Amino acid sequence: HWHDHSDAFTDIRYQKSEDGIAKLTINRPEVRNAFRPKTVMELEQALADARHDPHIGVIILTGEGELAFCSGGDQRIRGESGYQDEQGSQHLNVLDFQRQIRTCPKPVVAMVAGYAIGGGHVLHLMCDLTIAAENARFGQTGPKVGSFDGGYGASYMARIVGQKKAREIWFLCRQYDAQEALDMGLVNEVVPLDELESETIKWCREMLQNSPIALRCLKAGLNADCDGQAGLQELAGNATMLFYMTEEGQEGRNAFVEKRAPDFSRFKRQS
Ligand code: 2NE
Repeated sequence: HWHDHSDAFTDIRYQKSEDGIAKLTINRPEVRNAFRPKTVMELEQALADARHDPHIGVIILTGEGELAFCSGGDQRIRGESGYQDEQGSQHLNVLDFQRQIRTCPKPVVAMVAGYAIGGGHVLHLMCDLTIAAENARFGQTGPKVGSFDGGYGASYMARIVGQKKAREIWFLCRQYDAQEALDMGLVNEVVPLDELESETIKWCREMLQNSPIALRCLKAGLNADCDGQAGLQELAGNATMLFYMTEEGQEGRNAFVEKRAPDFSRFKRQS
């Protein structure tokens, strides 16, 4: 039941369902779905589309095949200061995509089969929920391959699994199976591989039954606890949106457009 919207893309597949789900699939299975700058740019474009499409309520992020969700940055094209694009410029643009997932007002669900490793592990961390197949494996490799993510990859991970466990994950670079990930609160549910997509869609459909404004305000509220002024901006943006939806907010606009003084006298001062 997926409609394909992948025409403009080479590194990802982008699909939408009739009932309001968008699915972004990293499609580089030959490198365990490692990303290059182009992959990230395409993910950014698809996520922006899903965010702004009024028919879409929930977004799934996944990887092609059963072997990997994502294995992080493509080490073959890592240069001296970032990951090289086809023109030779170097990027760490996955950090922009992390923030885009974070600030997307619609829930983003990671659907993980196989490896979620390195920068790929941080991408699943950034998603609001993670549904894992029994073959999923999680971990960071930074200190082994000469890299690290001290941003959300460290601080938000510690919010999820606690400081001791986060230090273990980063300092030792071990891999954890799906059950271990569930036990430490890294994922929401573990299911047999052949039920991964149906279970993920079930979770998405449950969210689609609920109030979109309640979900977006809750996401902003949960983000605000960790995100400082950027988190407050997101939360306050929702307050502004809700205020624009009131007659009191609209009176100010109307008065300006009609070139008259605003009359707020009919609006109660709420206690
Ligand atoms: C993912 C993992 C554990 C899979 O192991 P396995 O045994 O299932 O597969 P294998 O044979 O290692 O990989 C299959 C093919 O994919 C390539 C491999 O080189 C191999 O290629 P061929 O030998 O068939 O030609 N491949 C896998 N991951 C790749 C990658 N990331 N870049 C380029 N090619 C890759 C195992 O493959 C693994 O450990 N992969 C490396 C994970 C890793 O270290 N990722 C980078 C972390 S740093 C990062 O992502 C990052 C950051 O720290 C900060 C900012 C931005 C990014």
